[in-house]
Amino acid sequence: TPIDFSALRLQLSSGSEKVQQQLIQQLATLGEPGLEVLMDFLLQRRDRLPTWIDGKIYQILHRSEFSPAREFLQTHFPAGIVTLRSQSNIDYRTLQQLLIEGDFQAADRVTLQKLCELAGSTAVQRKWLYFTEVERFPILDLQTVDTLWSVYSEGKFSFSVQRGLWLALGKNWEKLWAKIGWKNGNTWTRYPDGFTWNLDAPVGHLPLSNQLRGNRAIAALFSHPAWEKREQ
Ligand code: UYC
Repeated sequence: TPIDFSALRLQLSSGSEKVQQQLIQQLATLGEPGLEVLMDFLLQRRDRLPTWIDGKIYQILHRSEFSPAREFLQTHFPAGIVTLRSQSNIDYRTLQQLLIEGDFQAADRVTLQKLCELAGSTAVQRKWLYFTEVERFPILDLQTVDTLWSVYSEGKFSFSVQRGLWLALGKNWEKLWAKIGWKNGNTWTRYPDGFTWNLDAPVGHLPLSNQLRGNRAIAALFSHPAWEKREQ
């Protein structure tokens, strides 16, 4: 029996995120008409804030060999699905590209690099952050970085996801490290090979922040006003 694409299209617009996720995977395997439905859906949603549903579709179209899909992305979303807003003129395009490709390890390195750029030239040379620098980060930039991670990781990876877990665990660091796979019993996870650089990782596993110099920087990050009034 022929596949009813208009029914799939309708279910995609009206379904829950769970249903949408399943339909997206299904449509991705149905050839060109499936990809056409995904393109239409992405375009319909373009005036809303992007979620990981948009990120998933973007990644599927980006990976496909169907050249109209790639041309479509080039025309409507040349830099990706997330608008790269920065209060400090930081260029997040490489970060977006790495996340689109699912190269989470490289994206993690670039994230630290970008946060150092945000902190200023002394932090760029130092290659790590003081908590006082984290406190002064502009809201917009943290939200951009956070949205990038979330949108291209099915909502699994981001600072705000880590922060949500931390709050749910009563701000207990040890419980957080265990939960996000940074510590196993008394053993810290070894950088980089101990970490899981794909979506099989626990929720909140990425992005990393080195705790070698204590947890004041990550504490400052989780206390940042960026997570309170969310506009992006
Ligand atoms: N590393 O263990 N980490 C490094 C993590 C710690 C250490 C980088 C995360 C604990 C050393 C990143 C965890 C620890 C270096 C991370 C972790 C430790 C290093 C590269 C689980 C020992 C060499 C970027 C909490 C007990 C560099 C960077 C240096 C690097 C991340 C050791 C991303 C999440 C407490 C010796 N570790 N790191 O920041 O600074 O250098 O000497 O967190």
